[in-house]
Formats: sequence, C-alpha cells, structure tokens
Amino acid sequence: MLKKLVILLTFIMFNAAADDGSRLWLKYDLLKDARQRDGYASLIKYISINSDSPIIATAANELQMGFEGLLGKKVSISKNASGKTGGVVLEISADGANVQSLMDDGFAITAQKGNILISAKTPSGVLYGAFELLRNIQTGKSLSNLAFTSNPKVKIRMLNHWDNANGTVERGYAGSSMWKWTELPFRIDPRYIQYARANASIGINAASINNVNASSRFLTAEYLEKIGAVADVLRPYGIRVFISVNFRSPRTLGGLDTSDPLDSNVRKWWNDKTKEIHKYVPDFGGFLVKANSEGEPGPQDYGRTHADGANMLSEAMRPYKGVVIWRAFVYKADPNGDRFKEAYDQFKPLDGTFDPKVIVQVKNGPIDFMPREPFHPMFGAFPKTTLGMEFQITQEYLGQSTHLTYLAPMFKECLDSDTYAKGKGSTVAKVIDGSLESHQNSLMAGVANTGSDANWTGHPFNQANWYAFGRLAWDYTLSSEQIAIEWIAMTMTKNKIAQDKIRTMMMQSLPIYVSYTYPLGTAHMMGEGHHYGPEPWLAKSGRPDWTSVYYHRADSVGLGFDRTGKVSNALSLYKPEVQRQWGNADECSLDYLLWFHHVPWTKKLSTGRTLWEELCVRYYDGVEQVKKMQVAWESMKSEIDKETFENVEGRLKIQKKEALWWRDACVLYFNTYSKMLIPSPLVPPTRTLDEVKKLVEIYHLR
Ligand code: GCW
Repeated sequence: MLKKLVILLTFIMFNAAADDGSRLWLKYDLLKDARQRDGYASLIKYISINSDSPIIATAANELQMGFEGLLGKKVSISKNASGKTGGVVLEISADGANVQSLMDDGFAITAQKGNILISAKTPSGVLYGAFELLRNIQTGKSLSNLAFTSNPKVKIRMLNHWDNANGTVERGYAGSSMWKWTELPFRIDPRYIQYARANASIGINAASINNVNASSRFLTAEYLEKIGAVADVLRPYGIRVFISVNFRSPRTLGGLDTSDPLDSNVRKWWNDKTKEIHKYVPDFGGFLVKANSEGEPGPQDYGRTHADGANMLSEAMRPYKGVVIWRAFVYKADPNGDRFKEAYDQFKPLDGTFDPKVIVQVKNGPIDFMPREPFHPMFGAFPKTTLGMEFQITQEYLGQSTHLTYLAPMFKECLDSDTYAKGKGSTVAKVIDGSLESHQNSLMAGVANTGSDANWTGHPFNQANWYAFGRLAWDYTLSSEQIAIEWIAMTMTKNKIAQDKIRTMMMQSLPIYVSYTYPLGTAHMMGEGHHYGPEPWLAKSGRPDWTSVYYHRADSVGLGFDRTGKVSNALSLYKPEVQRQWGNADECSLDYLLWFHHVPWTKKLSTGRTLWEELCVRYYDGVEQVKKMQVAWESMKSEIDKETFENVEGRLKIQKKEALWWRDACVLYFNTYSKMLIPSPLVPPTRTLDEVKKLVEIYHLR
C-alpha cells in the first residue's frame, strides 16, 4: 500500500513538474481541448519537403516536434509527398504564384488542394512560415481557409550580445554569458540550439556574439575557430554571426605600430583578417564597431573620421556579402555642452561619405536607453546614410531583472514617431526599413537580455521583451497588445480571464515604471555605474554627463533641461514640425516636457496641477499602481504554473519596495529645491532624505 502511494506521489511530482521557463514561448504542451486537437490533427497527416537544405530540415523537424507536443501526434516527414491531401507542404519555389509578392525571407501559408502549403523563395522563408503555422496552433487560431502572406520589414533583424570572453555580460541581468568560450569549439552546449530556435521563431536572423566594448581576442585564430563552431550551430536556423571588433586590433593583435585606417599596412591587416574570418565563418554577417566612444579606440585617435574607419572595414568586406555596422553612440565630455546633440553633430558632416555597405547604428534616443526618450534626431536627418536602429532589450535603466516592464510600447513609440523628413508620415520606422530614402540595407538591432539563467532572461516577463523585439523587427505594424496576447497564450496561461489580466498588466507596466522613476520627461537620475535605483543627487562623477544634475537641472526656480533656442537649442536638430510639437512648454506633451523645458515648480500644467504637484502625484501613483499589479497577479495564482507564479510574485515584492525607494528619493530630493509641501492627500515619506541616500550603501551597490 505504502509502496503504491510512494509510486503515485512520485508520478504526480514528476508530471506536475514546475516550469523553469527554459522552453520560453516554444512550450508545445498538449492542447487540453480534445476537439480542438482533433480538428488540427485532421488537417495535418504528414509533412512534405522538396529540398535538402538544412534550414528546410530544421523547419520540418520543428513542425514535427510541435505537432507531437501540441496535438499528441507523430507526423512523418517525407520528400515530395505533396500529391496526397492532409499534408503540411514545405515548398521552395523561385516563381510560383504564391511567392510572387515575397521578399527573400517572406513566406505564404495557403490552403491548397487539401494541403497546407508553406511557400517561400528561400529556405529561411519556409522556416519562418513553419513557425508562423505553429504559432497559429499555439494560440488557437483556425487553420481552414488559410491565405496569409508575410514579408519582413527589415532585412537584418539582430541581437547584439554584450558578452565578454570571461563569461560576464555587460548590462546582463540573467546570470553569466550563454556562450561557453572555454568549451568551444569542442563542446556545443545544447542551449545554443534552443537559443537559435527561439530566435528563428520570431524572425531574428543575425547575432553579434561579443560585447561592443570589444576584446581583440575575438579575432585570434583560436577564437575564430570557436566562433565558427557557434556559426555552424546557428546556420540551420537562418542566423548569421557578426563580431564586435576593437579598432586597435592591428596594433594589439597584428603587431603594427598604428591602427590608422588610412595606413596601407593597417588596411592590409583588416583585409587579411576578414579573409581569415571567412575561412571559419563562410557566411560571416559582418563587423559591429563601437569607436571613439566611452574610451574605446577609433579612427579619431589618428585624426580620421568615423567614415574613414567604417569605409576601411567595408573595403575589407567588399568581396563578401556581409556589412559593416558602425555605432553612432558617441559623446564628448563637455560640461557646457548637451550630450543630446553630440552624435548628430559628429556624424552630420559625414552624411554621404559612408560606403553603401556601412550601416550606422543609432540608439532609439539621443542619450542612452532612458525609459522614455524622444526619438534620436539623427533619424530623418541623414538621407544619404543607411541608418539602423539599436534598441536595448536588456533593461539597464528599466528595472533590470526585478521590475516588470513590457517594452513593446516603448519600441513602438519610437518607430511610430514622425520625423517629417519628407513631409508627414516620414516615421522613424520608414527611415530604418530603408523605404524613406530607398536604401538597400536595413537593420534593427536589440541589445540582448539572454544569459545563463534557466529561463534565459531572469524575470519571466523579460522573455516578452525578447519576443516583442523580434516580432517588431519583422513587422513593426503589429500592435504591442497583439504581441503581448500571443506571448501570453504561448508562455503564461491558456485561461482567458488570466490572459486578459496579464495583458493589462503588461500594457500598463511601462507607464507605471516611468511614473515612479522618470515622470514628465526627466532622465538619467539612476545610481552611478550600476545604473540601478535612484541617485538624483549625483553631482560628481568621472564625467559631467555621467551625473544626474547634468540632466535634471533642478534649481530653486524649477526642473528640466531647456533645449529650446534659449539654452542648448537641441530642438533645432529636428524638422520644424517636430520643433513645434515639443518647442512650446504650454503645448508640449507632459511625457516629454522636462526633456525640452526648464519648468517653474509653480507653473500650472494642463492637468490643473503645478509642476511640483504633478511630479508628486506621478511618483505616488506609480507606487500605488505597482501594488495593484501585485493584487492582479495574486488573483491568477490558480492559473499560472507554480514556479513561474512564485518567481514573479517575489520580483513584484522587490518592485514595490524599490518603487517606494525611487519615489521617496526623488520627491525628498526635489523638495530641497521646490520647498513646497507634498500635496494632500499624499502622505509625506516617513524617512528622511539622508536615510534614503544611505540605501545605496545598504543595497551594496557601491
Ligand atoms: O548604456 C551605456 C552602457 C554601457 C554600454 C554603452 C554602449 C557597452 O552603460 O555599458 O557599453 O552604453 O552602448 O556602448
């Protein structure tokens, strides 16, 4: 009897195994509704392929695995079996009717002659179509009368890993690096394959595998062999590998006495090195370069320009398909300047001088991935240069791995912004997809949030940001809500009521985070170095533009950085329509107000409250909203996997504690300038500013 009980308990324990999140949105658990399952199964009896491409094999195997999990049915794969009905037919076709409107990676899914036909011009297109079909089943969509075509908006859809050779990850909050450099090339961690599947499932087709603060080590033969092994794993998933390079490599690695981009020996060194890279990685994606930024070497060290540097590398890449991605994240330390304008000013004279193979990668905003930034003024102002987008998926300034913040609305806010470069409708999205100025290349990059944590991203909800990035790089017209709905259904729960509640939480999460950290267009007030928690009083740092006071400019009169003609005039970098949108403090959206104006504490805003009152209300409201998120989450306990539930529950507790920390720090600190009462019915913080300042030490962040 006892033995039977033990067996039963063991059975229950193993079958109710908690979900560690490692399967991401590709869970493929058996659909609970038998009728629905049978409905799908009746349409899917076999998988047919018409090619030996390894990518097609990936697609067929993925479908087979997905059908087995979701439908509980083993479906065979056979070659050229499309004559029968009831098949999922994967078809590469150069010119069939289905593929006529398709770009290279695009696909069509159609119901034809009793089969589900996935057609594309390229193997990658078929792979993306296969994942789309699986997503349809995972999210419970009907498969009858399928007639669906999809093309990616952007050609290079890329993750940038800021991973170091020693296993650390710059701004990584999910454990250490997922790349095991000491084991490569001999041992291939199975997680590389899971990573590749996850990326392919959302259309990501490129990855730069090392930190942009790059070590030359990655260009040694030893490391190139390791990188080659990674590329071999990613290739069948349609993903190309890029390498971040250190501009000084000809000196540090090649033994030359200069890295001057106009020096013939330096150019030869890069040409030879690029050739060598292609021996290990024949489909090498290209170089990613951070130069003359935050102490990194670059062409300016030799009196040369960014274009000189980038064009030297593109010359080396000329015989090959890949590109050169040159980052525009540059800024000089000038206490009297405005960092907002730096990249624009340095790059503007170079528009038209970059080789067509060069893509200049621009962060979404002019400062640095702040929770809310106006779109970067370079977008729309560089007609002759291919500009790519750099978003940050890892949440350096957005609560890292402990605050729930769904970033799709932030990505969208930037992409949908109108630059007015060629009149109304010249959105940032149209700049970076190349359509506005008819550029051949296009790029959307996201700084990855993946690490060695079992669930890849630390906070379970951070997975949604990886997912949303990929989906938007494929199609930025998708709504944030739609993407959240998909992700929740595949990842979190099948219960409709819980799905709605989670969607609401996700959609509100960014505005909530902004309320208790950076309301009304404030920026850059986080703890020094680690960038976690509040430190609005930070006045001394290695550089003036690494302090907080440089940005918020609080004084006895008011708060905010005047970027109108009266002070920095950064607004003048935008087109007149955009200047009008933000240039007048009475009309500027409150979300952006303090980005552009120094506003008196006593000024009445459109809400009817003074600036000081509005600031307090937002900080306090942010905290209250976090409490509401906690209540909402608790109400879903029975519908969420236990491990995931408790994981999020714990992180929400941290978020509440730290929202209070932000609120008290900022309200108490700004109060020393405004000298106004915290408006009732808000209750003043129970701790003093000095006590809050000490928290930085208590949190061991220094
Ligand atoms: O946001 C800042 C980060 C640095 C980063 C840099 C960059 C890779 O604090 O850690 O360095 O931006 O984007 O180059």
